[in-house]
Amino acid sequence: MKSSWDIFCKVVDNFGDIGVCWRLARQLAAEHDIDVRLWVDNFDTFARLSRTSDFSQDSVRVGDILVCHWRDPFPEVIPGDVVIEAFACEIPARFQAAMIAKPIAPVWINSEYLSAEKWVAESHRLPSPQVNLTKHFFFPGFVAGTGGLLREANIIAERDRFQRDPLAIAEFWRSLGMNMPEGDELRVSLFCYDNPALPDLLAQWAAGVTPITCVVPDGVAGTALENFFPMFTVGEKRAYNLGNLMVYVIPLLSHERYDRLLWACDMNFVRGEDSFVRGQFAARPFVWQVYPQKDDAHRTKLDAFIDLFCADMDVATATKTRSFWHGWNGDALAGSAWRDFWQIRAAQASHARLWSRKLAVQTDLATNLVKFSCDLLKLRVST
Ligand code: TRH
Repeated sequence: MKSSWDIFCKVVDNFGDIGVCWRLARQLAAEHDIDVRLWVDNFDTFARLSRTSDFSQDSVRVGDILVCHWRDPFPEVIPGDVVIEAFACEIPARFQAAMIAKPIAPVWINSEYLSAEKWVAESHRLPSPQVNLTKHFFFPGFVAGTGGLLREANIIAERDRFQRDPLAIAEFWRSLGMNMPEGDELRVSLFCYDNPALPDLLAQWAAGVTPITCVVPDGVAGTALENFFPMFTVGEKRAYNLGNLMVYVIPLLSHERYDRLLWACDMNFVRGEDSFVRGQFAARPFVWQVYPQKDDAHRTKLDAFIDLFCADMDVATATKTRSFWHGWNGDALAGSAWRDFWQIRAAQASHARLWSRKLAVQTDLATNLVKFSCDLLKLRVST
């Protein structure tokens, strides 16, 4: 019999919470033949991300997934075999009571934030006893002993096919309304938070000798772009030009098309959690802006990843990478940081390919979740 899972998602802000849950839900359904019910408290954000428009009902089927509006009072429903509480979002009391009432209690997993910090492997899979039930922590991660990363089974092969096919790439740019010239210009995608380092970087790009085309999703860095290009708007604020820099503002893309954007660019600026992972599987140089947290907690997270990512680099490449990433994450970019970073582009490119290959041999997060919950369920059935 098909296994049934409930995934609970609270949209705290932006697109990352639902982005991760939506990707996980689809992978569980497509690759593990699981009936997935996704509970989300913010249909508007889900609609923008998934490009679904019909939300007249409290639930809607999107592809294989039943997407339900999580609101108060919570309806009376029978929980599935596995319940995922994404990012410690605290599932409703009524649903918890229904879990306890089931003859075989569902496996309850708190699927946590991604981090490269060392404690992650120690905390992964730890039980957390609750009243009449046990919840387990599940930590995604980059190394053995963690839950791994979200990665669809065919994504690496698809990426390789796409990156080897100039016609597919040209067609992709055309589909965005951009005719990319042939030549040695640099193509960059830029997905970041409000970033004080951005104007400095734009200035360096505009004044540089290499022509740069930068693609920015709508709603990202809008004010910074307008302030930087007050007189240089081309068309309806969809494109900006100064010196050797051309910036295009494009609509938010579907997950599939956003992947293609990352694959088509020579360098990607990514942020948060999900685009950060996709940037790594694009096998192209990337720069990460970590989600800013109070008390600078994000800096520990940033450094833990930099340490891991740079571990196999030569010293010069590692130093320049670290310094550019720090500048991008709030230390303010020194005037020379981009030039230094640009100098090591060949080393960055080969490292990005190696890094992606290294990650791709690990078992992915969805498969690890399935294995873990199957083992627990088997144990419960047999006792
Ligand atoms: O949107 P993010 O900043 O997400 C988050 C949130 O801030 C969240 O609260 C925090 O917990 C988490 O980061 C760590 O960045 P992220 O994680 O990259 O999510 C963006 C999602 O949007 C991701 O699923 C990719 C998707 N996306 C598209 O589908 N199309 C696009 O064009 C773009 C730019 C992104």
